Amino acid sequence: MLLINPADKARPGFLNDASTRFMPLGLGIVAALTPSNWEVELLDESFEDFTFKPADIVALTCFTSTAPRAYDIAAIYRNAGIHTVLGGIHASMCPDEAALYFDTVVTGEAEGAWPALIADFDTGMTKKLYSGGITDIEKVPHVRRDIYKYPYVYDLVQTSRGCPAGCDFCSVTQMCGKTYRERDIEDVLDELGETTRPALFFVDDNLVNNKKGADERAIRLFKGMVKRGIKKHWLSQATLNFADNDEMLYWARKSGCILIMMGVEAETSQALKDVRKHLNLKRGVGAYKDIFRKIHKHGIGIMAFMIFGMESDRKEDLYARGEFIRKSTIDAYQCTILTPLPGTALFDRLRKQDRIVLNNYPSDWQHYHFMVGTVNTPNLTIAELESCMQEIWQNLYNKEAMRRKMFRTLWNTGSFTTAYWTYATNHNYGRMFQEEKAGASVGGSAWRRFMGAVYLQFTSKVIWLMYQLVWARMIRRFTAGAR
Ligand code: B12
Ligand code: SF4
Repeated sequence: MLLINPADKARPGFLNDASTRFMPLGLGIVAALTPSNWEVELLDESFEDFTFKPADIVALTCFTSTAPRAYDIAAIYRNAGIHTVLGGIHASMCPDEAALYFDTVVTGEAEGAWPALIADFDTGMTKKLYSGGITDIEKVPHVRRDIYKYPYVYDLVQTSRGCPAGCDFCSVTQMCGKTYRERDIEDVLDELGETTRPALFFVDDNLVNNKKGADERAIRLFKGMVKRGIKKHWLSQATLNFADNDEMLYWARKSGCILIMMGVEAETSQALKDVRKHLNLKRGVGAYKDIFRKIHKHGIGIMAFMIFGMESDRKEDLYARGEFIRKSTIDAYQCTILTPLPGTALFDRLRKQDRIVLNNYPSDWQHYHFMVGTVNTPNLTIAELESCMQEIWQNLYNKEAMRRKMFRTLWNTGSFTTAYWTYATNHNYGRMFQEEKAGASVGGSAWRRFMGAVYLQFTSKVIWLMYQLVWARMIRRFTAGAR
């Protein structure tokens, strides 16, 4: 059995840096569900160029943005008479389309479909469509990690699935269901004991969810990590309530939390209303500052997901959002363009209004990586939106701006590790959004450019030192352990 994680090399995005090439966790679950008489191999295009490898069955996962690449790979195997299967988020949201390119399509979670599919394959009776639905969380197996033969820096672990929030632009509620399904903490700790990489990414959509008792569950997890000596640098995703419990924040940091990614999305109520981000509206944009301060107090950095190109956004609103990010105490920032993902309320509404410009599917899916415009908004054409974004990205991801942020993070968190990680995160995003222009300095008067150059020269040494102390040392320890 060959498992393939397709990658679009035309716009490398997260592939730009080895530390942001992540293991495809869904395929590790598929491998875990496969009977032991099968020999299973993974081909991850994020690390390895595609070469044809013979197999009895080939199974792929994909994002919407990598669906065209998945379809190309499927064609190669179908021509060779090898059975192809597609599962994952895009297959679940667009099964009819996927069925045109694959022999079999699996929607929903693999746990509810894969064992039946393999049994049918063994008897030569494989069906066109399997529906995995939403799995009983106790039936989620440990990920089979021996298939990950590539040098991923992070181990990915999932402690819960589902989100009731149903934000307009997000497919998680549709894909993973409306209730938080939480894994047993002891089981998660056992799985953490099987991880081998230097860093950890809890891929939950909300590690400390909004259910009663979620913070106590999190404390049990973090204390358990400390007790079992699973002390790795980790990051995860959460909503604004992450700041609410001081004791939880203490144990998060003690167990290795460096960075928490938050859907801040925007700094005005109108923009939040546009994307139905009720969780943030309930708190109010005025609450952000205090929330960030509480998290910083524990040495944890904030990486904000920010969205540009909302319905009500005018040019001045985009620039104001950029300025908010620059001046705020947010440490790292992912600044993406609002993109209608299939299966979301946003997609359905814009489709009905005939407003999606890049709609030549499946080929246009390759542009759904959040770095280009796909829709004309009431106030901005795609060209205007993209041209503003180039300027905003340049303002936020030039070396000077990123370094100033880094020193501010150091000041606010008192942690060299957090400061360096947030700097590296911004650096990676800068490369992603700007590719060839990344890291370039800002313009301005001759004096301004001269002072900028002096600042960069001085801070380059500091960055080098922090890299050696924080990142290189961690990787060296890991590779020494691996030998
Ligand atoms: C971690 C994560 C990332 C990570 C790592 C990605 C990776 N390599 O896995 C990073 C940060 C890189 C990332 C990036 C992006 N992400 Co992301 N990410 C996630 C997140 C939070 C968790 C994914 C995960 O590991 N889940 C756990 C595993 C076990 O679940 P799973 O992969 O879905 O697999 C299950 C089923 O889908 C199914 N399955 C999956 N594959 C297969 C294959 C077969 C054969 C079968 C039978 C079944 C099957 O069975 C599995 C077990 O039940 C999801 C949200 C979510 N809750 O899923 C968003 C999500 C996948 N991301 C999303 C998006 C949009 C992006 C970006 C485009 C946006 C961005 N922020 O820049 C980029 C795209 C990167 C790219 N390569 O193009 C969307 C995808 C929507 C879509 N239609 O494509 C999601 C759903 C979030 C959302 N807002 O809606 N992401
Ligand atoms: S954006 Fe976050 S809070 Fe909103 S539905 Fe998606 S996962 Fe839930």
